[in-house]
Amino acid sequence: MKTRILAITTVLAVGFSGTCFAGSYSNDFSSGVGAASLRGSAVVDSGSVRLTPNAGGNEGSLVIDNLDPGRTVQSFDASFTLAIGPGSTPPADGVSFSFGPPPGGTYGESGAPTGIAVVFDIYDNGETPTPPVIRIMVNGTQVAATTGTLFTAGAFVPVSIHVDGGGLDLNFNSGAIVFTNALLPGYVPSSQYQFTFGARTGSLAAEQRIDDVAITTSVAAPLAVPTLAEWGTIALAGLLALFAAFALRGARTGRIGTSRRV
Ligand SMILES: [Ca+2]
Ligand SMILES: [Ca+2]
Repeated sequence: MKTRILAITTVLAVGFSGTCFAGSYSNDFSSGVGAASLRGSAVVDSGSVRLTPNAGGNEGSLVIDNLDPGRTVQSFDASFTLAIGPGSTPPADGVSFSFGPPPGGTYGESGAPTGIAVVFDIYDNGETPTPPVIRIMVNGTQVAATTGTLFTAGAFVPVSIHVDGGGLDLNFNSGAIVFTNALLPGYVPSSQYQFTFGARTGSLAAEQRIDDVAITTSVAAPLAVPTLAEWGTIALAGLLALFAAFALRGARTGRIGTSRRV
């Protein structure tokens, strides 16, 4: 007498995902710009990116590819070195670091018009406070500013920037200019935002370079933890699957027992 064993396996897969995905860009420009593009007067030269030469009428940008396509950056850390000079007297015009939609074409020290722009403004166009000044812009509006010496005579000085829900921290030239938790009213990051640098010269000029760029982002992944109601549905589905398995086995065993022998 044959015995059939019916095995029903129910697999309940429940996914948990609290991981923070991080994008990153790191380059010492010893061999090109990697996942980024140069615009205008910007070139890789002597192991760094020369955004503008020490000549008037130039504008150059470095646009880094979207580090987290389709995801919204919750926080980021950016560091780089910045060299301004040699230049005219006074030098002009400055450098920007932005996190926003890259403007079309080239752009300079004003940065991206939407999102965050950190403006290293070295020339007085009537701004308040009077340059040289580091200005924090959100959607084109100044939200914080601190004056100080930005001309470095060609020496690279370190810059670090951190942005999270508490605001923006910045350290320029080993503490020469510092921002701590500068509030960013109106800042709403978008999955379309990219990290970019820009610089410009006008009738006056300065050589303006960046090097050793390192950026990392944190992006909150959507949580897939079941709700209490979903846990109830999962438990009910499991019980029904077990009940169906026993019922089916019972029906098959009964049919075998009453079958005629030949
Ligand atoms: Ca370098
Ligand atoms: Ca200016």
